[in-house]
Amino acid sequence: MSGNRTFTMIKPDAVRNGHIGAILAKMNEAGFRIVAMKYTKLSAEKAGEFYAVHKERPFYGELVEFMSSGPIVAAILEKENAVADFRTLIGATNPAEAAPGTIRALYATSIGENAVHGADSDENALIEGNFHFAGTEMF
Ligand code: FUP
Repeated sequence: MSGNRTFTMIKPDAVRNGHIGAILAKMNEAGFRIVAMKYTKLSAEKAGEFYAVHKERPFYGELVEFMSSGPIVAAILEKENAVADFRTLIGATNPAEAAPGTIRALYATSIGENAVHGADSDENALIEGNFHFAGTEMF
């Protein structure tokens, strides 16, 4: 059975480009409810920890540098079938391949700077949500 929560980040490129409001509106319009949210910045160490699964990939260094380059919005979102439906809403990792109207098609600039993160499984949604919000009150 699929869960009803996912984890997202609005990445530094989208924050810098002034897209926080538009992206949150897309999430709300698609039926996602905000359970927890914060405006924060990842240190390089924290970004490295978050993306540790990609440690051996050639883009890891750039990814860590980018994700710690400016503030982000981290949030836990709730909706039936949250993980899969949110991945549909954000579109493919590479914005050039993202379906029209998806958040990445609209707001991402490249595969590396792709505007938003969405957890890829219920298990990771829980791990990633705890990474940012352990001990935080949820509503
Ligand atoms: P996604 O689940 O769509 O966020 O994509 P991945 O987990 O495969 O990748 C995580 C992040 O690594 C992407 F958001 C951006 C970065 N990445 C690159 O910079 N280059 C690549 O070829 C693949 C991923």
